[in-house]
Amino acid sequence: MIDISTTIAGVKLETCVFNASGPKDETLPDLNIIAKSKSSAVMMKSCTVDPREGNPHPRYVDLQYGTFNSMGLPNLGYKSYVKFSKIIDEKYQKPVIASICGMTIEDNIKIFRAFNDTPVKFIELNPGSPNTIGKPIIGYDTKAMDKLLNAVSMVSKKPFGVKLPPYFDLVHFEEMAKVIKKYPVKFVTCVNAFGNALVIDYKKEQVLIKPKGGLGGLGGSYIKYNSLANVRKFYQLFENKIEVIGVGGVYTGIDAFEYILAGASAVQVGSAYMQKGPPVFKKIQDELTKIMKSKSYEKISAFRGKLKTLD
Ligand code: RRO
Repeated sequence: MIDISTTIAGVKLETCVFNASGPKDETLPDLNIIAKSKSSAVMMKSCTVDPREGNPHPRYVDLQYGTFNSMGLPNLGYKSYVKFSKIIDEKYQKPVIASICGMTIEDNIKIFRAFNDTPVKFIELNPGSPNTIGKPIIGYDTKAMDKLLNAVSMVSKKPFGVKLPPYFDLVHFEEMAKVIKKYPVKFVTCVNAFGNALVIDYKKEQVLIKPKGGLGGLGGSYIKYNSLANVRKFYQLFENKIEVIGVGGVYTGIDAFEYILAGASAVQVGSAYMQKGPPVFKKIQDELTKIMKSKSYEKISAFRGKLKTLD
């Protein structure tokens, strides 16, 4: 019997494959669909204090090997997700996860406090969104991250982790890991969409999305190799004390296998869920199980992080 279960922030998940925050997880009907699928948890859309309509349309496009978005954090406001978490938990007994993306430290404190009295199993703090017009990506500012993590650590009664933007310089991994290690952060999720990409329709000689003159976040297979490197670096820097969740171009069991080999304790499915819908979770899980069987691995800890190098 091949076991693809995992534990994140002390919470047992039946499989190591669940939905990423963002795609189709904004409304209660969206969350019901995820709860009924084989996703091993129900991750909700990042929320703010007040409801937001998000950026002007068009703000999302499917690409051949991924997705391109500048949604601008459309969400129903944290009070709705507090309610939804109770409804979903009662109905499905599947772990519900909140994603919090407050606009200020005070907002984040308020939202974390509100989720203390809910059945959410853990929280993913999102300081890495590239699409909030006029707001910097906090995950690129170590001092701001230090302040934010300090503030939420003081109020959260739930275990929490942080969804990070991608880093490309080894020094940045070390600086961010140093800040994160100061706080009771249980996991990091690598990575959010790559910010401010530009996708062009050459026939029309035009951009594809309206916000920011056409700049938006790139996801899917385009970002997989850098995302794998982010998982690998944080896995090494955290030495098994903080778990790493991989996200970015997980379409197949091979993708999931590679993330786990790099050090991930779980993978999230974003672009592939957007494009293929609920059956994608079972497909990835079945393919991962098959690969493990062919390699005689009975559980993911048998190969997690055990990527071989050439030296
Ligand atoms: O809503 C968005 O535009 C968005 C968010 Br909050 C995020 O974290 N990542 C992303 O690609 N889009």
